[in-house]
Amino acid sequence: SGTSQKIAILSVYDKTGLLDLAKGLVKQNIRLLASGGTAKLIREANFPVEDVSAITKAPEMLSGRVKTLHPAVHAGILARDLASDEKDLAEQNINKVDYVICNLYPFKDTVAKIGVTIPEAVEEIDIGGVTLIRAAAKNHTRVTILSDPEDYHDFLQELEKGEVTVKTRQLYALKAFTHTADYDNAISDFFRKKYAGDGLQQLTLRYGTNPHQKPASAFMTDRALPFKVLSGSPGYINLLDALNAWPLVKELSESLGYPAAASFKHVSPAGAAIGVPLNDVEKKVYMVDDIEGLDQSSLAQAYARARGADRMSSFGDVIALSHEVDLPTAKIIGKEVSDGIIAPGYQQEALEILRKKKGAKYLVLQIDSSYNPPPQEHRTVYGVNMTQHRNDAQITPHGTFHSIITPKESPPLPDSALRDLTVATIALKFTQSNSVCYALNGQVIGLGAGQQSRIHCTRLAGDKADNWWMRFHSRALAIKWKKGTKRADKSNAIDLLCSGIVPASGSEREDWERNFEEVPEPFTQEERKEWLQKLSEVAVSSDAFFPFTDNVYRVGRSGVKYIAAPTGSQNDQACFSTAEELGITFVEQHTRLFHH
Ligand code: 93A
Repeated sequence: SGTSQKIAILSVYDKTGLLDLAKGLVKQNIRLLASGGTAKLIREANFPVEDVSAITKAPEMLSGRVKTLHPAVHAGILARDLASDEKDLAEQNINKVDYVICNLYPFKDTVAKIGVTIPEAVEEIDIGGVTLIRAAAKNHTRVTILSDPEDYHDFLQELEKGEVTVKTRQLYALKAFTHTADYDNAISDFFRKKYAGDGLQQLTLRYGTNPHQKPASAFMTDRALPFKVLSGSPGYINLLDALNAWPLVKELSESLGYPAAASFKHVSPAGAAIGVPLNDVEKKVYMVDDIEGLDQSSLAQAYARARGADRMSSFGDVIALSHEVDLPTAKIIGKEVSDGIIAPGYQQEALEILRKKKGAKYLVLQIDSSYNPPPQEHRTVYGVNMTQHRNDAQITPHGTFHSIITPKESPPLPDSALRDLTVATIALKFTQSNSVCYALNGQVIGLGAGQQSRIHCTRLAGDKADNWWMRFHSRALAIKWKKGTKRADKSNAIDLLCSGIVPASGSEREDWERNFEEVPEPFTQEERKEWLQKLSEVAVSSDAFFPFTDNVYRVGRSGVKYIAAPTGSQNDQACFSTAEELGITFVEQHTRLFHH
């Protein structure tokens, strides 16, 4: 008799809507089979229902660990409308199952409870239910899987009209697999925290972007974290900085064959550089003239340049270094206010200096330099998942800057220009957009980040480059500091002087004057103009095209000789001819480099 009667298997933890559903199924003359608790509830409501054991001929076992796990159940669900499947079923006397209604043990709720033990959590790992859901979802061309009580109502309406449509079964199958995937994620998340150990596959962070954003963590699902915490305890922004700064220096070093350094603040570089040797004036301006062994360490020189680009912005930086950190580099860092560092290794004496910083709270991360991130990256914003291919476009001096647009009969670019355009462009690749970068001598000298308008960014970066250059003026070099003036106070005082914004009087002026043994005269307009005219050979890169000629005019006022930028603006031609008129070489850089 029963061969033509449809069969539903019901096994639900969340019994919401169950009786209405049972009523609807019975009305359609569907045979109900249910696991223990589910069957009991339906029976008490006086609807006809049998225990699953009616078809398995086996009792529920192991205190419920085995309830529905049986060939009579799963062959009934998985069988197709194929002669060979029909034959197998007939031989075993098994009937096809048409509907599966199942939702799972509340694993998430259980582990959210304070003080839950591992055995308590493990007991809430649903095996049979997941198997029911997956089997039914796999065979959705024939079977309907209901894994969400919210769907019961619409399902019954369709059923009353005749049959559940293919489209509905597909959507229920999608929901079912999403549900089991989410369920397994919750389990692996719990085990990762309990078994993988903090710092191996996951790291509990002090807090998120702000102190009230708790909890916060960083984790890998498929492998160990690619870095070790050697000292300190990272915050969320520290990691954002470190994980942007590291690929920057790695690429810079690989591209130009020098050790490289970056100094990050708020997920943009304040400076970045390769280890071009420093002359005596540079050593003085970058406050490293007293560092022993500096001339022997290109890495130390790279960091001196990265930190020296914009000393104001680098206050409290996160540092990335391309090579093992040596003593001279650590000695510079030892003197600066900084928040943390990421590097592939540390010499013992260097590590000792770093560990002592900030009352032993200085963050020291060791990156696995062989680590290669997967090509696809994911994030969620406002609960929405987004995914994209990682920006793995390679910037190299000879691969990237060959399309010279102006001047028309240009000789090849000198190596120094290729080097500086490479530095500027790689820096932009890891800078919040819009971004524009001025570079010289293998280092950033002015970088504008996160501006909504390109010209504001070009001006900001250009003003930084001007300020950087004013620090090389003989009168800035001749400053006589009062004894005991701190490095950061010196940098602030120099910044006011070099930006030309020292107040004429008042308490800000008095505070400023207190730094000096002999108070320097502010620069006159003529002095500034005369000195800024001496800045030359500067390379500038832009993360996207220049929309208007104002940008070209502005860079021209800060000694720029080379521009690399993507094209595609309505004003391309006007920008090219403005560059030509100003004697600037314009190179097309084919890859847009927005970064967020
Ligand atoms: O322990 S189980 O993984 N073993 C099973 O064979 C099994 N079959 C269904 N848990 C199993 N279930 C789950 O039991 C279902 O996913 C559902 O959450 C729950 C329903 O149990 P009851 O009908 O006894 O209330």
